[in-house]
Amino acid sequence: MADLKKLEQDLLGKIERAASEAALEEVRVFALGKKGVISIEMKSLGKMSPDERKEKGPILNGLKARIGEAITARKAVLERAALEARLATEKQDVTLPVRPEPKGKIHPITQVAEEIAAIFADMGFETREGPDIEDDFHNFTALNFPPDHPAREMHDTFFFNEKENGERMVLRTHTSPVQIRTMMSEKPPLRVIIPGRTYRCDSDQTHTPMFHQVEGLVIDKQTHMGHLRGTLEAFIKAFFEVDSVETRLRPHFFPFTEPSAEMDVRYSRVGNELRIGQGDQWMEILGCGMVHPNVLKSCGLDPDEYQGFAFGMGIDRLAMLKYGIPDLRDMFAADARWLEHYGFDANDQPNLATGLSR
Ligand code: 2NL
Repeated sequence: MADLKKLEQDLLGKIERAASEAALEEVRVFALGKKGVISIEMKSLGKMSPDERKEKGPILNGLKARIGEAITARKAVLERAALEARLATEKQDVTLPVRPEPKGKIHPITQVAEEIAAIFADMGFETREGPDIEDDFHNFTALNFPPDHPAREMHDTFFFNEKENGERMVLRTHTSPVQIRTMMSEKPPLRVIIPGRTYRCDSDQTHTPMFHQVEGLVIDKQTHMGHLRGTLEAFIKAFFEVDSVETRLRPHFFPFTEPSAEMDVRYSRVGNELRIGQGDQWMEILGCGMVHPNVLKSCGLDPDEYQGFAFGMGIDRLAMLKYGIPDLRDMFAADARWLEHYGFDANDQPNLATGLSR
């Protein structure tokens, strides 16, 4: 049997000098592997007399255990060092600013909807949303459309197949059903705007089957058409970012308002550019009116106690006007180059303090 004391010193030295986990594994195989130096010594026990075996057995087992422990300890040290080295090189500076060029753009329709919400929020309006799939009551009946009024067909409504109870759901033709839901579930005074998708079976140069509307509603005890006009003029000034506008209210008809009007704004065309606010021409911007007493009644409000105004406008056309977008249908073509050109920076949230459209 070899000099076990010297063998142990040797192996402990090798273990201590192993500089990597791979090098340590080599030492382990050299000492404790199937053909390792200690394993060979162990095998020699078989050829010894019982007395000799009794003496050498425990010595060899002790050696094997001490070498095993030394390897385990060294392995822990090497693992820890490897982790420290990784942590040192993979450091992230979390105080670095956000990259200045975000990927992707905000669609002009989203931008304009958010601008409109910011302007009205400044005047105390909250935003409400509701379902795109509506029932007949919320989309028509509560809005004072008589049961067989041609407007229901005139509106080119998308109908779903009849349900078992005979009811036909619709894709909402305007966002007004959300105002109905708001009046039925909240107590006046109300100041809300409702932006959202709307649908009509109509498709040509200036109409897409899906389009976007924003409607507004104010319900209180004394609200009158002066408030309507002042609110909408303030909105138009803020939206087109001009100091003054001249508007006119032209009598119109909607089933859900009485009186009803369309609001026109003065504008002029200078070369290729539209100047909104002043000029010798009139442009229709929105529809509006005083909420019809029948609509208030449908929502459980007493028309002798409450009154209010409502308005609606097309977001898509406002976006085209403000940002000089020539073709409506490009808006929905999902063309990445178009969006790169007309889109907005995701880090610039529209707000009245830093400007609506930077
Ligand atoms: C337009 C006209 C308008 C409304 C929408 C409304 C909603 C309720 C009650 C009364 Cl719940 N009115 N909405 C009123 C007037 C006009 O939209 O030309 N939109 C594009």
